[in-house]
Amino acid sequence: MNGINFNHLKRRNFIKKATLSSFATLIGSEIVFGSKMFEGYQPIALQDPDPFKMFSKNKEMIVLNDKPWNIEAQAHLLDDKITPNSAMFIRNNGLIPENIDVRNWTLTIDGESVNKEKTYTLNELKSKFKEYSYQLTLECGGNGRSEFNPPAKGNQWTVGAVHCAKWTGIRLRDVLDDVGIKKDAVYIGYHSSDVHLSRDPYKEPISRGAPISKSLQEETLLAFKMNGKDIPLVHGYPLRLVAGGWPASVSGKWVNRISIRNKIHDGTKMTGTAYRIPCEPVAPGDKVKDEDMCIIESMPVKSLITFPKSGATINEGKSLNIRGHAWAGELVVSKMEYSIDFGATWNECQIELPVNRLAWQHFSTSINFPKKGYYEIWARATDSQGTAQPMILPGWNPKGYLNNACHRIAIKVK
Ligand SMILES: Nc1nc2c(c(=O)[nH]1)N[C@H]1C(S)=C(S)[C@@H](COP(=O)(O)O)O[C@H]1N2
Ligand SMILES: [Mo]
Repeated sequence: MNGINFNHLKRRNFIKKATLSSFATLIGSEIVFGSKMFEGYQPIALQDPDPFKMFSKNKEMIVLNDKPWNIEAQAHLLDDKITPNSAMFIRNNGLIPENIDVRNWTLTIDGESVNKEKTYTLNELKSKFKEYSYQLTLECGGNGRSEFNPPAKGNQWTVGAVHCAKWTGIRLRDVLDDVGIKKDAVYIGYHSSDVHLSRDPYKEPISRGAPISKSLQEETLLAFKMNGKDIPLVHGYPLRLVAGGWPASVSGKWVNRISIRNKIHDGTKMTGTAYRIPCEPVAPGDKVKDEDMCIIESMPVKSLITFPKSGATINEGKSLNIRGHAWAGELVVSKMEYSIDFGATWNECQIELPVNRLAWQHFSTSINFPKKGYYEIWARATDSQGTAQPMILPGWNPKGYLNNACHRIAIKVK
């Protein structure tokens, strides 16, 4: 044109206030001249974010993905009876919401099956309804996916996508009672404030739910506390749906709307193959039609040896105390066994009752080894209906869900 370069004018688009304050939150201090930063500029402090610091996680947690953030525990990090934040796995389908304004946070209950939609502020929810606390087991439906062959796409979880924290909040059923739901209600669907990876505001990263019967259970909470404190941002602050014993994807984080549906909720990741397994078993690698895939409900029986850490060495003649947790979806674990001879023989462990329904149970035992050498300890839980964990990988399915094979650790006796 006339020789003037207009490129420098772009520099006038200083960074948006909203982005700036979220940068500041992540960095943990005010960016003093932040308003002078150029659009699209990445502060150095954020170029190589330290997820362990950012999310207050143990340094031995394993990062599977950073866009979005997906981080899992290792078995020995899950030794506590109540999982601390530092060992809780993180599963995000989208981007963590930025700039949460708690004072203006609301929850709307709407959908075909409410008489009249209703909106509550966080304070109304906290003051109007009675508070309950439950320890609840949340396991990602894809926990154990890394073992499937042919491999299944998605986060390659090994054993660490499970936690059992203590959640405090109000019962969803009390809120639904207050709103008034119609007789034709069959499902609830949650909506949240996280952001789709594409940043398209019309797309939801995930919007799942549960049948009305699960939603009305005593232990199904709208939680605002975890382990006695505000829920950490990455785990759903300031309001989270928690439905123990079902795939953790049902437990919507950052929930701001719950729709009461007169049909099975059809939100993002409710349909197609997401969080579904073949209704009938299939051969490894088979293609399965969408209509032959069924929604995962209660999770299967499973257990984890959390002490000692795999690879431990003990001296000959010493007995070894082992411990861990076992859980069984909606059921209880009624028997816990271990084997040191690759499943040829089994011995019983002590297993405690759950502190409340849908909480994991603790097992322990003392083991004597016949002589020096290499051993593996296998653990096997059996649920109250008599179903035991399989020793090896159970039914292959296209998305790699529900691997509840026995957990095992290595031990050397010197
Ligand atoms: N809003 C929202 N809720 C969500 C998710 C998500 O991406 N967004 N992920 C779900 C999935 S798949 C799992 S396994 C759990 C993980 O919970 P956590 O990150 O607190 O461990 O949250 C569920 N709730
Ligand atoms: Mo999940």
